[in-house]
Amino acid sequence: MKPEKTVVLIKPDGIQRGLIGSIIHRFEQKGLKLVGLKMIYMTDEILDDWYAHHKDKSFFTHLKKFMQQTPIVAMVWQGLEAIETVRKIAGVTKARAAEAGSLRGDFGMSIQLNLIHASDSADGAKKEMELIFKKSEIYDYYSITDQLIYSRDELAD
Ligand code: FUP
Repeated sequence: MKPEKTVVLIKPDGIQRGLIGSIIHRFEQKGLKLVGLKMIYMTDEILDDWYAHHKDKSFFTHLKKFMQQTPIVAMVWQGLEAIETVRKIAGVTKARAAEAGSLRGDFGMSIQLNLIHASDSADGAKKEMELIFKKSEIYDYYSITDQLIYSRDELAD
């Protein structure tokens, strides 16, 4: 099975509330591999493309302003079926309705201030990686723990 890559952003509410460490810790504990990490400021240009599917919604202007309140932490996490796994750890969009145990379920109450963004598909992840990361900023490295986290047959191509 081939591992997937997925993009996670820690949004300005997560930065302000001092939750960067807790959020990263959850993905590490799960067994996902961190292959890209940086802090960036989300420009108008990136956000218009990132949230293009919401551009006609009433909350779009607020959403853009919110995403520019502080720099954000952008990450790429890798693992088998990582896209779906990370969405599950994130919880549903409306944080106050999110399952206890998910990041939004444990730490948030809002729809917009819902701590993190997580890619929702393989195409979405590819697009988001290209918008934020240079190829050289995504690392392919051997992790000794892969053998403790996955079975031999899962790791075989
Ligand atoms: P998600 O994939 O969970 O981030 O959810 P969406 O793509 O539906 O939402 C993208 C962003 O729009 C999130 F930051 C939440 C925000 N949003 C609002 O601010 N108001 C809404 O009514 C719906 C979404």
